[in-house]
Amino acid sequence: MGTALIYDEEMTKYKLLWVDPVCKIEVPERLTVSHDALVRSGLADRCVSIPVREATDADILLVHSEEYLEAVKKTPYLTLEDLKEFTLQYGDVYFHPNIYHCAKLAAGAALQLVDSVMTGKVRNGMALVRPPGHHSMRSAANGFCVFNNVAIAAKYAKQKYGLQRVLIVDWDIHHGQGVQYSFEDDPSVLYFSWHRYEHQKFWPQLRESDYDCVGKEKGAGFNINVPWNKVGMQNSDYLAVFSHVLLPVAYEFCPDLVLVCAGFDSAIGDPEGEMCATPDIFAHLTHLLMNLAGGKLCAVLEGGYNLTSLAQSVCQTVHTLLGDPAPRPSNINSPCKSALESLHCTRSAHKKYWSCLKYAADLPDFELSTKRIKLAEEEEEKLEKGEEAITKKEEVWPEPPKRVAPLVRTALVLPDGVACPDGCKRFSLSENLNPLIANKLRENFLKAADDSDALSTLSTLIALVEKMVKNEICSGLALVRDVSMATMCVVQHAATALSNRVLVVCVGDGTVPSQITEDGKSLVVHISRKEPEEQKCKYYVPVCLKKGSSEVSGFLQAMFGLLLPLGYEYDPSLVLLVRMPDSGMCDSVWQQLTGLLQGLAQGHTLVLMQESEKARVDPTASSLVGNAPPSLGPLHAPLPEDVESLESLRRRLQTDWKLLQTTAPESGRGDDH
Ligand code: Q7Y
Ligand code: ZN
Repeated sequence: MGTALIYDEEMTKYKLLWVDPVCKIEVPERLTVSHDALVRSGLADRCVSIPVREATDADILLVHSEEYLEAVKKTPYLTLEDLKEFTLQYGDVYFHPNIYHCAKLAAGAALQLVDSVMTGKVRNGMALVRPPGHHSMRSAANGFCVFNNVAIAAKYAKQKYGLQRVLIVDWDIHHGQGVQYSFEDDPSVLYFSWHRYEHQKFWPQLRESDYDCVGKEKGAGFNINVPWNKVGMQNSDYLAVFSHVLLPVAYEFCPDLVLVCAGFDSAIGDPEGEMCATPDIFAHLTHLLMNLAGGKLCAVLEGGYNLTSLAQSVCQTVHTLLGDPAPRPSNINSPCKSALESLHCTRSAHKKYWSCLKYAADLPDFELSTKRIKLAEEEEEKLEKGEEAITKKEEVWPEPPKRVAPLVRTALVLPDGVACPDGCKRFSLSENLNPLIANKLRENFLKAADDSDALSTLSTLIALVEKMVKNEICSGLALVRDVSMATMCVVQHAATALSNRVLVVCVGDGTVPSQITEDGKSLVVHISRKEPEEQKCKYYVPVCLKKGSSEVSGFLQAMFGLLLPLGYEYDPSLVLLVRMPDSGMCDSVWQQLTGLLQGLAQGHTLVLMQESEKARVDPTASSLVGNAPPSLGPLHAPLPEDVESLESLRRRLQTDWKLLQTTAPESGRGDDH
């Protein structure tokens, strides 16, 4: 199952024909540099190339009015003067004799992508298109957009394939108001958008882009806006919003298909967005969405005006769609105060619609939105005094490191008689173990019995870890006789001998390795039924769920609200996922967990399971090689006592782990960029 790439040079064949400082950034080179970068990096060759087609009138009419379509149809025949005139009735957009043709191809490209994914020809894909779509409305072009490519694709997917739920994630830096208007009262399409807002001072300056616009009538709760009220948002701000808003809600919604309004003006260097998230963040945003909807994800280009940043971001996205492990996340620090305020606002506005947000913190009595008015007043004063025109600084950032996928994706250490799943490699000790290590193993772990069988398993594990650390093998899975002992052995070796940072995630009620240290070489998160004793060390996090991991909603809450942000902030070089015997966890949740953790440590995840769990080998290996698990189905509310204990744990830990924050710290503290 591959990745589709949809592109046609024809969409570079229109441009601005007159002087307009607003529109001059929307240039044909946006597509050529993106496509060239994919070709030069060898990514284009690895994709399934799908031809574009023209969207038909019927396709376009799924979203737009007949009058509007007829008007746009005439633009190829207008004189330059008449084109200018025609353009004037809309905002921040330009027409060209060939733009109608390109707009039909752009929408058609999105539909070709939906068809390729829905028919199973490919798993996922990306369409590189111009003009973008998310600002165009039923009867209006707007913000460089003529037809609403993604909105049309969502309606088309629902109609042609009978889908019940479509998720649209708009990570462009502008609010896709056209998409919002198309689905405002429709609960079958969940629209999420973050956007530069600055308390309504930033284009398109709409009241309805704010966090409290949640959708209408039956669609209430199915429109999620996260307004950025400051520029300079960074990777941590984006990850915090994914962890604490988008992902929990998206999993509760349980889409049949994910569409991404993939604009890259939200990346560093963009003259419109003025944000500071680096191109590698899109590897993570993509990865985090790839386990929804059975992996059916269609990314359609929207904005992105810094050609360097745009091309790098497109490559990061396509790399991830192809299944290559994401690079270690860069620049992870505390989300800024303004981002946390936005997060807080959006969560509280949606708490009555989503059970995963049911216990989100309320807003303080003074409504934060009144800031909008206050700021507007301040601005007027400023203008009067002539305090404006601060020159923008040129952003510089390092090129994302080359992403080299190890030769072996997944290696398995299995007892004789257990078959190795397709696409994986059985791993055994090729040479004799270094006698020093063998002695140490004997001394530390096998004092009681002279167990040569155990010694050989442990030494094989050590050899596997060494190859993972050297990036010769990406991920691993081992069936062992004693998971606790194997865990201790691996942690000690990886953290001490190889001086790595190991994130240990234990699921189930067994004993967790005891040598927890305060030096930060390992971080242990233990999810079990056991009520934890008071824990002081920030590197040991006991998570208690009443029904353990068998209760899906509570587990997901822990996964997104705690584990994911902890993992990103800790930034391990190796993830050790330990399944204790009798964890009671169903395969699909286990696969989600395995998939999610692979966004960390460059995909270096080693899974340890007890020998008796042979039946778990195939589903686990499937996740490790990058397959998306089947959907979990719409979720019900987690147990209130679980939510309460998770929330109190989160609150306690947030002083040590800043990515756990869901509200801004009291004024006076917290660093702002
Ligand atoms: C549309 C766009 C689509 C602020 C000027 C505001 C707005 C231009 C429309 C942008 N410096 N300009 O990028 S993704
Ligand atoms: Zn944009």
